[in-house]
Amino acid sequence: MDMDQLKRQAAARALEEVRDGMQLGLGTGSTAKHFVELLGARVAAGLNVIGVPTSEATRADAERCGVPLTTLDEIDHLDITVDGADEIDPDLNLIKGGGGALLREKIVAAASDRMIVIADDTKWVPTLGRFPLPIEVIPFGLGATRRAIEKAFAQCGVSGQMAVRRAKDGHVFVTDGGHWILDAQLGRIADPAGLAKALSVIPGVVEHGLFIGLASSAVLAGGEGIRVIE
Ligand code: ABF
Repeated sequence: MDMDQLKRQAAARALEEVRDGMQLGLGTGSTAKHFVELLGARVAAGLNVIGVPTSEATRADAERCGVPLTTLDEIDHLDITVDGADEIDPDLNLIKGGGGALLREKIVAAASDRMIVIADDTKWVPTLGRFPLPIEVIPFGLGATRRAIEKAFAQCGVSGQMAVRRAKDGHVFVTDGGHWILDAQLGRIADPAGLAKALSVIPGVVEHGLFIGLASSAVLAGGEGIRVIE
């Protein structure tokens, strides 16, 4: 079975948790896109739900698939957010942001009663850090912000190269919020919660891709079937 089929299977399993009348956070990325498509088919068949997209790309997908949309200004909570991830550890801590949507993804996940992570099982790791950690930053004062981040890394016992993310055309990648992303190659993050805290207090850091304690379950699809981890 190819990777795309696995992603679709994980999305289909998460869809089983959706009930009529729910308010949903809609994730970003190729796995979350499957969820939006499958949800659109259920909406066409009469399911009544409303979604908050985590990116402009997901907004466009949801509109194309006929999923009604709202915003976090119009509703007071979300029942479930379904989103992908770049890495998932056994405590259900995550690295997200490879797709560049980490800020809206974290706001939406934090506003949700439950967050279901959907992924193929290559995303399951014993320790976070093999995937470069995305850190969303304000371009102003970037040198000072980088130095503060390096200091936070040293305090948390990690180190590694950091680079400003570039789009395929070579220009600096700009997020939906108008910020830049630094990708940090850390290899192994022994204390993700500690690092998350240390990064969060740096003024030029808008958000980072460590999602600590936000995921309620993970649906992992692999060659041997689907595993749900809670
Ligand atoms: C989003 O999409 C991200 O936070 C993560 O970076 C990425 C996962 O993408 P895919 O599902 O395409 O692997 O969920």
